[in-house]
Amino acid sequence: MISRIDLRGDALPEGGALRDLLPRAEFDVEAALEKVRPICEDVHHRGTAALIEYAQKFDGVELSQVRVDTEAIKAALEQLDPAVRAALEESIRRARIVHRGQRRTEHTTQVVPGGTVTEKWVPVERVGLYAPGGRSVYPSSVVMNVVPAQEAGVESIALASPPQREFGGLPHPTILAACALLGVDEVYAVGGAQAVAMFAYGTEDCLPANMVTGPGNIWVAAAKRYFTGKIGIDTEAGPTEIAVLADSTADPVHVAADLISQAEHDPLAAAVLVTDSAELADAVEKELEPQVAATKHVEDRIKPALAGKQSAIVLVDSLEDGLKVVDAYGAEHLEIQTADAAAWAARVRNAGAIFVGPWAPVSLGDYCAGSNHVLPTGGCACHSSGLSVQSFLRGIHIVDYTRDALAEVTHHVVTLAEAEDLPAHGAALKARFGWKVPTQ
Ligand code: HSO
Ligand code: ZN
Repeated sequence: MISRIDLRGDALPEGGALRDLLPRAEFDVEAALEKVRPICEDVHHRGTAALIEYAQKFDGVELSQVRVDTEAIKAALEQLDPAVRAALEESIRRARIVHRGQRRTEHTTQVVPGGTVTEKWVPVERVGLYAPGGRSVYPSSVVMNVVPAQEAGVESIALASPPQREFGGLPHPTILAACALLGVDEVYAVGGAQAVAMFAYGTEDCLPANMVTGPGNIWVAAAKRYFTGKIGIDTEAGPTEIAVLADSTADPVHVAADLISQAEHDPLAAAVLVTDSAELADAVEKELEPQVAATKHVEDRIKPALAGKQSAIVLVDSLEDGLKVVDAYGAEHLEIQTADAAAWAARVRNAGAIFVGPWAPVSLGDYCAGSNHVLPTGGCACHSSGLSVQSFLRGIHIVDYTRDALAEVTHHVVTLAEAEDLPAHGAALKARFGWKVPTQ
């Protein structure tokens, strides 16, 4: 059901070479870009009319409007199962606690007497959030996108989610109910690349957004790439990944359950166990069989995900080597199930989020840890972070110098400007001092 990669024996290769030995799903966003470009441009030129046509073509629904009435959003909350409502409320409450703590305060540094630089944090004005439909109807992802944006102070938040045929062309009711719980009342029944284009360009119904975040399929990822540089985006979400670094103290039942939990998302989802214990590897492999057989989504997602080339059990000589492997891999989610798990976790450099010890499974983080579940995939954890309050803020430097403070440094500025053959840069300072460089 799951392949093995045996890295025992020889010394591990370094950096990129080690990464090449590790499994990863192919997620060719570049190829999807070709198909997405004309859709985005069509939305640019024809606005809502194009969105209504795409709803018919891709979602099989006839819409007369794409904006969802606030009544429909309220009704979805009224009809929500009370247990789901309570769970979502708890998820929101915990996420708010964590994200509120991420707020940064303005900071002023005195560089020299009379010369200060202040960094102030300003929220993005308007954000468009995407919530997938189809196979992945995740109200939890609405929480994970909306909460950091709200805690950052974003004033205008709109959400798009695909229209669903069985719900009369509205987005899925649990998505609408989550919006109602979060106080988001600007919702559009628009899916895929066209939703990203709607936010990027704006239409007659929807004002353009400065930023688009949220998970989505390959078309959404391709549309985000198309608009990179024009609007802000979070990282392109690829298929979900879990890596588990475990030793002989790990419980194979837990490890198998956690690998399956993320394999459940997608046939391209990745489940990777890295261990120095051949016994644990055998026990986990044995445990996968009955657990997979006992769950849902077996044939369409879990089996192909575990059997796919993106998933594996990686055997290493030591946990030190295991650490190198998980760092090279840079998993979206990394569980540490070893003795002294916190100490190993502290040494990890590359992961979207780290789950420490036996009582912090990834599923906790997906819903109710308070942490964010929108995390970098595909190795992007080596350079990017998950969604946070910070994602929605811009740090602006405010430079404030007195005449004396400027005079004191003018000769250096003039020298550097001349070294770069930009004398007018230096002149901008000299102009303030009778066209001379003030003496020290
Ligand atoms: N594990 C997914 C998020 C999710 N899980 C939503 C359940 N619902 C990607 O981090
Ligand atoms: Zn999940």
